[in-house]
Order: sequence, then structure tokens, then C-alpha cells
Amino acid sequence: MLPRPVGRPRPPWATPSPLPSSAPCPAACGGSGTPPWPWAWPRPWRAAAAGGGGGTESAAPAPAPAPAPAPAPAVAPKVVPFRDGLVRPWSLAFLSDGSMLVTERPGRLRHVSADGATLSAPIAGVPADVFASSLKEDPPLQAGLFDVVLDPAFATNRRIYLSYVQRNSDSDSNGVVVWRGELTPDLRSLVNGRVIYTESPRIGGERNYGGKLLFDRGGYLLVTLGDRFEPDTRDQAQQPGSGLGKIVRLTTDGAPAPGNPVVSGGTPGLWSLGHRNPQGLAIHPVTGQLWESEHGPQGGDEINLVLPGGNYGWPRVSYGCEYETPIENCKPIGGGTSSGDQKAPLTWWGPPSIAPGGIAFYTGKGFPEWQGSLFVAALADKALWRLTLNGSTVLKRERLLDVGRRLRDVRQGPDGWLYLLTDEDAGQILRVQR
Ligand SMILES: [Ca+2]
Repeated sequence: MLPRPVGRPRPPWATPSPLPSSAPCPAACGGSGTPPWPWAWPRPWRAAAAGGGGGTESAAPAPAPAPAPAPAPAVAPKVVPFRDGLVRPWSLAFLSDGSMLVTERPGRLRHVSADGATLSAPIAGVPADVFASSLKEDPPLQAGLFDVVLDPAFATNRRIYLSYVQRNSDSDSNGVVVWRGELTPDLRSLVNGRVIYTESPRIGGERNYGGKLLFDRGGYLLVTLGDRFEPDTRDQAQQPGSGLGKIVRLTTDGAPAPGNPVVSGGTPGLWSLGHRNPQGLAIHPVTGQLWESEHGPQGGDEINLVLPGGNYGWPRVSYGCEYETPIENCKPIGGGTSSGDQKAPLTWWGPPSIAPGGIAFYTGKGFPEWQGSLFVAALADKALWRLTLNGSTVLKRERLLDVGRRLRDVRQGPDGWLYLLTDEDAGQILRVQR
């Protein structure tokens, strides 16, 4: 992206947000906002120069020295089209040969070859009862087919897991389910499928589902469940017995995983609570701990380190306000940003919101200078963010690549490049490479 012109005043919403005393991230936690330059596709994207650009914010004082930066690369990162022809792609899973499975929110799963040249027909056997919101709603509704992950033993058992919205046949209530099936060796069909987990309760509305899946290092399946948006039900995020606003951790059969926190009356599989709309999950490459992104309301998008039994605050504490509130008068929902028993985010944005989608830690060889960084795909902000870390402390946030398109997910490929999904009816896979 281009550096912000010298002398250009920072918009008022880009002023760093105040921090709670319990938050380990210093003044880096303010929003960076939308750039003033409307870039159209296609465009040769450029990374912001280190230390410059409107999206770069340095945190001070840092609690510990940052790792020594890698030498400046000879070739700047660029974003290139990798594969088109995907409708609202939501998630992808790499196979061992570098090819990938990609979900489309209307309810299709496709295979993309490792070089991006081939896009398969829809794979047969995806559950027929995926309930998908119309693509014509404005603002868009969110129900549909969400995530796809491989079983840790996929090489031998061919199992994959899908998350999607299932609607009750006798009413308009709906909720997230997790489905397990087997992918045939010709990659054309799913067989022996069944629902292994059903969120409870099911309610009306078509927003804030969560729906992200991730296997942890113990081989257990983490599932995010959103608060479902409505003010009259969001308090259930604080009720252990409700499935709304939770992360659950399951066996591959959908039962509560061993080692989960013991919570009397808790929803089956309960791992953590007080979440609003968790859209990204990643396992830290060194610690093995769970990191999560979630949407706040108007402002208050968060990155959290999710510990078992942790209460992440929503809607008792937050950094965001009701949508109809003028930004300059934004008062946090819940009345405050911190409370003794609520886990504070590692960093947050807005208002306005960047709307974080998927997140990924970088461990590849293509960008040595990005080792250990956390990448955040932003939907509303239409950009890729890079968070430089020291342990679980966010040292710096950088609006690295202004892609100009809603980004649903970011993944590191086996080739060491980053892959992005655009949340569009004419959606694409993009690749960040040298
Ligand atoms: Ca929170």
C-alpha cells in the first residue's frame, strides 16, 4: 500500500483507543481505518515500507525487546490472482499434495489443484440440508456452509469435517452443526456422512454464527459458536448452559473432549464463553495455545488468547457500541471495557470495525521477515493485517496489504506463501508471494 501522504491529518477514528490496565498490548490497539485511495482490481499491490504507511502503528513502550528483524527482502510481497470462479468462498483445507478443498457459502465444496489451474465441479455428498442465506440481502446475511478441516489421520481414514447452518423443518429457527464424512480417493464424493454435533439452542435470525473449525494438538476439534446477533439473546454468551457465544472442544465423534473445563450445567464440550462472533482460530506454533479473532459490534473487534474455562466478556464488557450510535459518542456495550473475571483481548480495533475473518501464524520460508507473525484477514477493512508478536504480546500492528476486497480467510500454504479468500459472489483465491 502507499504511505500516508506527509502532513495528512489522521482521521479522528484512527486515534488509538484507550487501554484497560489489564491489557498487555500498549497503545497499538487503536484502529487504522479505511484508506482514502479507492484501488480497483486488478492492481499491483505493494507491501507498506517498514515503519511507514498509514496502517503501521508502533507500540510503546514494549515490555520486552522484539526479535531482531530479518534483513530487508530484495523482492517486495505482491498479491496475485490464484483461482477465480468461487461463490462466496468461506474456508479452505490443504491436502498433502498442495491442492486444496474450498467451501462456498451457498453449500458447495470444490477441489482446486495445487497450481490453481483446475477447479472441480461441486463434490457430491455435501449435506443437502445446508441452510444458506440469500446472496441478495443487503446488508448480507450469513448462513450457509462454513468451514472444512481434515481429520488428523486423514491420510488413512479420509475423514473431513464441515460446519454449516441447519434449519429446523417445523420452524424458522436454525443453528450450527458439525458434519463428518469421508472423501473418496478420486476427490469427487463424500460418503458415510453424518452430523456429529448440533448447537443448542437453535433460534431465528441469520447472523453471527461463528462456525470456525480447528483441530488442536491433542487431536480434538474446536468449534466456534456466535451469539447470533440479537440484543435479546446475546446475554446467553454469558450463560454456560447455552451454546450461543461459546467455543466447544469435541472428540472426532462429536462428544465432549477429555480435559475440558468442568462446568456444572455447561453446554456439551464447553471450552470458553463470552464470545460474540468468533471467525478465526489458529494454534500458536510454539506454545500450542489457541488464538481467536472475533467481531465486536460497532468497534471492539478482538484478538484473544483463549484459555480453557476463560470468560471473554461479551456482552458484559466490550470495546464496541451499538450500531446506531454515532462513532464519536461510542459507549462500550456492557458499560465498560474490563472486569476482574473477564479475559481482556490481546488487541482490538475500532470503531470502525475491520471485521476480522480468518487468522494464521506465519512459519514459512517465503517471507523470513514475517516468521512468528499473526496475519488477520479483514472483511470490512478489505486488507491483510500483520501483527508482530513477542510471546502473546502484540508489539506492532501493520495494515500490510490494502487488497481492496473483503477478505474472508488467510492461510499459509505448504509452499510458504499466504492464500487469501475474497468474500464476493465472484470470489477468488489470491496468493501473497514474492
Ligand atoms: Ca471480549
